[in-house]
Amino acid sequence: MERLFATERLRARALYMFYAATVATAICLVLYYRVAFVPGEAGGGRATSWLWLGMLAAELWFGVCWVVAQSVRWRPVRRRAFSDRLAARYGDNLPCVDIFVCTADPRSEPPSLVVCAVLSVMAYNYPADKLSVYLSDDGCSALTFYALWEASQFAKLWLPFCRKHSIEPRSPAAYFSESEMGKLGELCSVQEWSLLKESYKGMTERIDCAVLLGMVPEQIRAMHKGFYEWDSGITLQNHQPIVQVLIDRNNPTVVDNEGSQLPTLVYMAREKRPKCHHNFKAGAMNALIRVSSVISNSPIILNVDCDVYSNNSDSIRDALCFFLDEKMGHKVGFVQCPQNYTNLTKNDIYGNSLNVINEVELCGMDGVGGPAYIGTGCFHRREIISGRSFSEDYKQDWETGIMEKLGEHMNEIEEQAKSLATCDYECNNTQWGREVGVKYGCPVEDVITGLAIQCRGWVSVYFNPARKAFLGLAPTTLAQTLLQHRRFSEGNFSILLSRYCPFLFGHGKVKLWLQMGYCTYGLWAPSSLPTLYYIFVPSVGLLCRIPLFPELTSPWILPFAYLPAAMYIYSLYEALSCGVTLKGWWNGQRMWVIKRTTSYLFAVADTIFRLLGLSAMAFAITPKVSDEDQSRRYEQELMEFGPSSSLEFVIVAAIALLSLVCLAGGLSWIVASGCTASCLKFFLQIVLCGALVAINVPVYEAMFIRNDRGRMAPGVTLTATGLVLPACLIWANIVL
Ligand SMILES: *[C@@H]1O[C@H](CO)[C@@H](O)[C@H](O)[C@H]1NC(C)=O
Ligand SMILES: CC(=O)N[C@H]1CO[C@H](CO)[C@@H](O)[C@@H]1O
Repeated sequence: MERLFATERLRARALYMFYAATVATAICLVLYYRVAFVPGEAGGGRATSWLWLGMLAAELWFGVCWVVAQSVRWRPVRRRAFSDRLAARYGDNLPCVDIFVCTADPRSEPPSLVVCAVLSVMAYNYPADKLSVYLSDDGCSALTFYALWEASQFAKLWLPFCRKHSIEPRSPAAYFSESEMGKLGELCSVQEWSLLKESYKGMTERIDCAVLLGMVPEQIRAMHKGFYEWDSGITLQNHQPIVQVLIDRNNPTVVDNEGSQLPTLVYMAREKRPKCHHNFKAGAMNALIRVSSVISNSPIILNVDCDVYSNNSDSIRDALCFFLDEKMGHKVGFVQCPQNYTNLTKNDIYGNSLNVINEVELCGMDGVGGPAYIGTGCFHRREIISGRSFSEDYKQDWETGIMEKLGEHMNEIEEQAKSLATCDYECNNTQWGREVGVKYGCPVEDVITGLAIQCRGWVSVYFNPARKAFLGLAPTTLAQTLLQHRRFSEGNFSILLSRYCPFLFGHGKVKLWLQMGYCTYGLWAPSSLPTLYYIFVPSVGLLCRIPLFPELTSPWILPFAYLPAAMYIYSLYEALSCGVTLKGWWNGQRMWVIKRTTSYLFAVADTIFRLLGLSAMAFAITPKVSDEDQSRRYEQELMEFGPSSSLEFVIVAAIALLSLVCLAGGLSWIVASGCTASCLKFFLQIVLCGALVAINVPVYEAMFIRNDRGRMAPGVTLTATGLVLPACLIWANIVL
């Protein structure tokens, strides 16, 4: 029988392996040189030897990171799904699918954005009687519920329109911002299109207006019994469980404007009590798994974040090709699609595009056992995410899923569902979060959940078609970006230190390559320390006349020069081949330095504090809103430093200034001392320091040239100047 999906190994690997071998050799030579030529008493005294050994430690660390990163570059694969074969074999006789959308805070995730995500997944090209959409609202906001109610009404217009004209994408916001009236003339009557657009705009305005006023209009509150849940003065941290079925797909009286069935739509806000820890998104996911089990109980679960919309209405069918494949399907635990962003600017000023991770690293993990579960855009099997272990004779019963009419029993079922969304499951030491469902106790709970699934014997599949399945919103300011990376890197680092450390937890269960693959992200945070060392010490060494690299005339310069050259050329090639622009790559290098010296450093500190019990785990949501002024600068690709004066920015500014002072100071004494000999000795330090200065040009601009509101706050510039004052004094002392 023809397979439903194909797996292709990427070719041209021999070239890569040759490159990797040369880099590995160069790393060994560098380390050998460091060990063999520690400067003795003659070469500058004890202090210099210690600095030298520090360089050795940093280089050793980078070497280890490079080796670990090879795991996700060694055997990349690509997958193709044949949904035409699926259609030929199964027609519409497909399994039921539950879609979970999670939102947490109506202020940073505006309800009008959330409903577009919901509408886009309701509009999948999939039988409506097999689709159920659940929104988990951890903000327990009447406004979000109201927005969802509006969406349930608008869906009656939107879904038939999508179906009739096969439009894409099916998020109304994305659709109406992309499509021109003219282009649509052929598809449908202009009148129909404008009517729908008006009605969409009306809905958005009503929602935004309610959000602005902070209350749901009185006349609307009578329209659905669900609004009474908010009558008793409930608060965010203290409220009863709420489950409201807004659309019941099996109720024959609820149909769209053309008389067709609509997918089930459910709102859920799980119970919160002050004394009971709610376990963030993992807790919400687990509550959704339980609640959906009494409403639809579909065998397949798709979960997406609320800022993401579906850009391809056939994605469910594509994903099912992996689960339903006769030969391999029974091994597949989950199908992960990449996270892509719609709102990146051309040169991606904050290096947010995950292109290299999406196009290279996840493909690499797929080749050695399967990609990590990244928490959004992922299709799971209900049984497997709930904790089932692999067995060779496993056969899914695709007929599961509750199909009978909920109608008469709707109240009973809602009550039952509420009892499944209580705090009891979080506080009473149940197996949820441990053996069952999404794991608790880690800021990136998704990753350990995916790893645990792989350790139970399942494989996962990475599905990355050219036309992206899900598009989300990237952070649009520097502060948001740094916050997001602080959370990512902290989460992945704490996995490394926890009992889920891939080498221990995965030992004997998944391949060593895959264990290493999981570690690549865990090593981000601790890399901040050697990076800071490498930024700080050679620059200051240049200023203080301490040579730390071989002379230009020594043969040992070769590995030292080859390594950065080869690695940067390769990284440039990798970036360009993933669709990043040259300038985008350069911006990425700047962000690489900034992230490592701030986000990752703070992530290390956070992790240590947490391990020492000095602070609890926090889960910061990256806001999806920014003011107009900021948006404009984002579109002009100006880095946003103002107006807050966070410690992060002080570090960024201080490092930029320090590099500048060291370069100027170093060059001035070299020129003064007649150049040649010292020039040769300090060549690599000049290059390193010069590169840092070059990369930091936008930071200098933000400090000294720009005067818009996004410039570096004067307080930050001043503090940073104060911090580099000692370096200036050294310079003055040496020159005078
Ligand atoms: C989103 O879908 C459209 C088709 O509607 C396609 O042209 C576009 O390339 C997709 N976007 C991405 C980022 O793949
Ligand atoms: C280029 C682009 O589309 N930018 C948008 C990304 O999303 C933010 C937040 O929604 C908008 O403010 C930007 O204009």
